[in-house]
Amino acid sequence: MNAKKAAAEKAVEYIKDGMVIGLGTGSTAYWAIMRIGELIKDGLKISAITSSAASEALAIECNIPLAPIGSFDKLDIAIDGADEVDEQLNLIKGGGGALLREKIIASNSRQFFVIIDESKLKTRLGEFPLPVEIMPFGSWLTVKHIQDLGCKPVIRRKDGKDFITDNNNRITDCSFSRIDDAVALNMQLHEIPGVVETGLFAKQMVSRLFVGRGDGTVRVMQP
Ligand code: A5P
Repeated sequence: MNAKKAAAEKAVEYIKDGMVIGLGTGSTAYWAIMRIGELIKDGLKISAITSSAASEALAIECNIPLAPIGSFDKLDIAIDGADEVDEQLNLIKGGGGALLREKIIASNSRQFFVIIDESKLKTRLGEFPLPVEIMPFGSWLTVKHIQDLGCKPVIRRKDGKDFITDNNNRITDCSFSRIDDAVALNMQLHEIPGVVETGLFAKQMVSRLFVGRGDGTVRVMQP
């Protein structure tokens, strides 16, 4: 059994008729979107808000009714993957480059469900380079200030060009090796002009963590 699929399908079990659901991005969120599509075929009535152009395209393929982000005060549940999760349920996200919209959706949801396979669970964050979304204007200067915080930042490239986010920004992937205080680092990064958002999801944003294992079982953790 695919561990990502198992985690995603367990999280989707909490979705009920009438809810507004935030759809994440990536190879784990893919399984949640596919499962929601199946349930819609069987009569589930929800609407959804997507965190990226890729998730929007998949949701449309699955006939999931979409709504604009401004049409609700709060979403009921946001479901999304993560690149790393520590023991306090702090996250690194943004491996797929959708961190800004993902954070807006997660912060405006009553419940934020994170779905991962067990390889993403770590004692502390930092092995995975932290994605930081930055403005294209002055990006090299922004990167220099980020580097001063003690990391090795690399502007993300794709197909021989700078990677461009859905918001027309750039991503810099920052190797910190270890992140001891995710809340403090997130604040320090936000103080740098040119930083739009960071992939650090700290301050107990997570309501439930679903950890899929290779045998198809899922461990559900709460803060
Ligand atoms: C997308 O920008 C990311 O935040 C993803 O949620 C994260 O990278 C996890 O992706 P996978 O589920 O593909 O590992």
